[in-house]
Amino acid sequence: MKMMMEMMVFLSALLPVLLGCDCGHDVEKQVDCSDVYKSGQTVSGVYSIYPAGNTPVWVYCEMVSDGKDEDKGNWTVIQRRMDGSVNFYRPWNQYKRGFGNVEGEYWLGLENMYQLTSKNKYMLRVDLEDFEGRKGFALYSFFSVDCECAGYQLRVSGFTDGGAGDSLSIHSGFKFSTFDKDQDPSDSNCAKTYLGAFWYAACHYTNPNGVYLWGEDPTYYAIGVVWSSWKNYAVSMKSISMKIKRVS
Ligand SMILES: [Ca+2]
Repeated sequence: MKMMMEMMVFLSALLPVLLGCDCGHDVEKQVDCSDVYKSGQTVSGVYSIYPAGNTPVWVYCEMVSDGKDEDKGNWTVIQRRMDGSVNFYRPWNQYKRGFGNVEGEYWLGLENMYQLTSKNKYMLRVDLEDFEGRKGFALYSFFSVDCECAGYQLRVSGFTDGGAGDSLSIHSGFKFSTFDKDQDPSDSNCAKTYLGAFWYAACHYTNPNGVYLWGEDPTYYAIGVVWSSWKNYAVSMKSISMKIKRVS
């Protein structure tokens, strides 16, 4: 009888494992890189997060914990260019879902950005580097992306200058546009004109998803990876990364 009971207990414990069921056990899913950091992973690198609950998404977490700069910390990278290895001139569905290589250049996806920023409050940091090795950044105390039903409209505010000036606040309130989905207020198609995809107004002060060009070339006006408040429209960045951090 005792053996039977033990067998029953054993089987009932095994069943959920066999069925792959959480069965009421509250498994803590990591929503973003702040959760990854809290779980004890304090080294920068690629981790999986769960922005929408059940589907894992690979992301690059920038973990900086030197304690010297409070703006550094557990950043979830949502966009990164660094070597031109990934083509960023892509259609709507790609920008919606995300693309690229999380160990290098990638776009996290508008839906993931919406899922993250609709549930918690986030700040945004944009890090820039030119081909002469100069660096600058821009910090925003608030960043969110609305639902697809609102065109993944951008909301960004609370600028602090890290030497690169503010090229993004002016894009707040605009919907996202790709070459095959023109949601910008310009008579033209800004994504087609400037060979990128962005929260274009009419059209842009920054073009993070533009063509990866090597430095300055006046013949390629404004189609590069531009951040106009720091460098003029003929200059393309060597690297840019946009990253968000949860504000508690
Ligand atoms: Ca238009």
